[in-house]
Amino acid sequence: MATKDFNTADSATAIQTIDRVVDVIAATAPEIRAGLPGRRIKAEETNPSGETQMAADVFADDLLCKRLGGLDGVGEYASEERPEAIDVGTGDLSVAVDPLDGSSNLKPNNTVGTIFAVYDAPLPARGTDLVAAGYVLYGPIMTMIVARGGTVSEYVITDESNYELVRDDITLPDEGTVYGFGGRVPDWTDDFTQFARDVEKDPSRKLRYGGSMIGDVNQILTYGGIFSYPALESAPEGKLRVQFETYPIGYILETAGGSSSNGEKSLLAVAKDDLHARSPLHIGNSDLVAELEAALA
Ligand code: FBP
Repeated sequence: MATKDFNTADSATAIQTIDRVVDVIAATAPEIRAGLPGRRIKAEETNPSGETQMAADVFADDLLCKRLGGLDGVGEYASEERPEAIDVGTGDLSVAVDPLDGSSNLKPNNTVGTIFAVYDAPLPARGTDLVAAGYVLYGPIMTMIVARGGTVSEYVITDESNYELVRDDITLPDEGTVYGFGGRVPDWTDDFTQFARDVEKDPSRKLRYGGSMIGDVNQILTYGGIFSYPALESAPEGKLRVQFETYPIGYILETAGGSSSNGEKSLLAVAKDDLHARSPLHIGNSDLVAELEAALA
């Protein structure tokens, strides 16, 4: 994937800002993780998507807004938890985050993550405005995936807020061995149901669905295969949010040599004007994503 020329910022400034964003995400992750105990309770509010907020969602969002919003080079901040993007400075780049992806997984103490997207444009931006994206996975080990400059790297974040490179130039394995499909099976469309049954028939593949997109996506980045949160009969646009989830995840998987799709085209080509717009999401090995698109055609 070619590294894009910057729309608004000059390259040197933009690259410095992306460095700062990655540093701040890595430095804030241990604080978010340390703040999770005691916050597995529902907050009073619902988020702009109408979903119940956990106290941990609000805590992570407040921390990230303060830290990222204070960076030179960052002009706008937006998150799944806030109705609108907010001006945080005069910088050219915008940062959109899902502060705690999969927060419903907190109660059973399962995987959650923090997703970030850096756009060289005001928000809501387009997928083609992305200049960097990544996520923190609060697993047994706290790791961070960063896609920028045409390559994907993995870091281990230590509790001292340092982070060390453990894998670089990550690409998907040629033969994917895992699959995970979100939503209720009775709510899948007939075409997607048939595709899912065909994928399941292959004895080389096994089901991996953890209910937290970041954990499920990291399985695909590690083992190859396909993860979908598809269009549902009850929700034709699916569940996941474009600015905070489908654009950054699509960017990461395409940078790692895989493919992404909303069912008919790259997630990065999906154009939505609403900050909290949703899209179906399919990501993984290109052959499987092509089979998915053919099945839904
Ligand atoms: P948020 O928790 O950030 O709203 O993310 C949505 C999400 O939890 C994804 O992480 C996950 O893939 C999906 O919802 C699970 O949905 P469901 O509970 O319908 O399986």
